[in-house]
Amino acid sequence: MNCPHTAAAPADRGAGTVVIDPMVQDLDGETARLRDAGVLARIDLLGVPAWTVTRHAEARQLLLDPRLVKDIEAWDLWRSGAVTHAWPLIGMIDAGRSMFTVDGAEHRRLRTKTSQALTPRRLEAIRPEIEKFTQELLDALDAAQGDDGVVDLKAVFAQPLPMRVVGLLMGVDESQHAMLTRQYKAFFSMLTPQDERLALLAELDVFYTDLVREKTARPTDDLTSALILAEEGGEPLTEEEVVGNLKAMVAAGHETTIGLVLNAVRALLSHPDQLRKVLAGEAGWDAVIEETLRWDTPTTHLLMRFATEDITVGDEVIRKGEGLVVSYRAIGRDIEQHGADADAFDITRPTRNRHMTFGHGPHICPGAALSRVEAGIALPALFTRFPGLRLAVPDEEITKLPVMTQNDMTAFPVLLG
Ligand code: STR
Repeated sequence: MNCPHTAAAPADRGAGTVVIDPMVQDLDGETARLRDAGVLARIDLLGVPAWTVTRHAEARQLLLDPRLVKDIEAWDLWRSGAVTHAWPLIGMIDAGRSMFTVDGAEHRRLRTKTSQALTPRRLEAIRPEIEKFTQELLDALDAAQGDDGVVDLKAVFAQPLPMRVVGLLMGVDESQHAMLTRQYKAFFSMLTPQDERLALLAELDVFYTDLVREKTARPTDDLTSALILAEEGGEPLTEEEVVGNLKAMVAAGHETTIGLVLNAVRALLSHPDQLRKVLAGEAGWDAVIEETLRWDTPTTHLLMRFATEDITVGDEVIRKGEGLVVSYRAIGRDIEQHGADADAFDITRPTRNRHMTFGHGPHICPGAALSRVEAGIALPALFTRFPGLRLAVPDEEITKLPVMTQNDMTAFPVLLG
């Protein structure tokens, strides 16, 4: 695929540039190449140049640096017109006003209610519902087995579960879940023509705006309604801000937890000694979840922040107006943080909790606790119900979707045993 969206010719981009493969044919190889390219590496995203940070310590520092902002207007390539809506990744950055795209005091204003609704204590209230969804989807798995006994764990279990949970939380009716799943799949896929992607984003905007208007007229007991209602004496969020937050929550809540659950199952099935330990109670499911988050991060690359001043990182300088990506998958494999065996999956690893997969600083994932609750229910329930669960194809045959920012499997065919 050749998509020269900027004037920069390949020769101008320097020998050290890692070209991110839109088809995701060799994710482990690319992660290793990024790590080898340095603390701060130059990358090419479909013809658009950016920096990426590949190490834990430096990413931690940069994620606290107020000189880096989410506002796309701080990006030289955007302001000059070199990057436009024709670029397939623009929807990852130009996603409307929300807690995902704003910084500073305004960011706190946009985010507070959401983070308060997602504390471990508040989440206990919906645990029984997550357990119920899980049991229903385990029944669905049983029922979906083909004549050969094969069933796609992604389509039937890992994908619908987070959608139901985020739907419950945000007040999105179940009748819309299939539509949303289809739209986000097309949004993230690099095979979707850009005019179709822009059209589906516009459709989603209409859908979410209608939902917010409906909840404004008839508030219910969900986070969307809570976002609409003004705090006592406080400034209410605008309709655009509520829509932006709702979009961000549904997209993030749906997409990332699929990866967490599937990557954990895959890691356990390909490391049977560790699965045995967990099933024997010698290691906890929390250890599986944290090590999976470190080793096989659901988010590969997070787009994007922009430098409002020159920022020096080691020998390199991010110039004012340049873009920075955070390469979470490479960061999880940082040898300085996790040791020389960082590429090995090991649930007994002492640093398994010291990963940065949910980010750091003001934008740290507000849904972190929710995803841990979901995976903490789904994984033991799955292996308890189907102790003989195994892959229906050799592990090498599992492929990734053509998605540049997320770590997404095409399918995960299993035999329930
Ligand atoms: C998708 C498109 C959209 O309408 C809104 C958003 C904002 C939140 C983003 C989301 C995006 C893409 C996936 C993200 C999510 C926040 C967390 C999630 C980046 C751009 C991660 O993968 C970490």
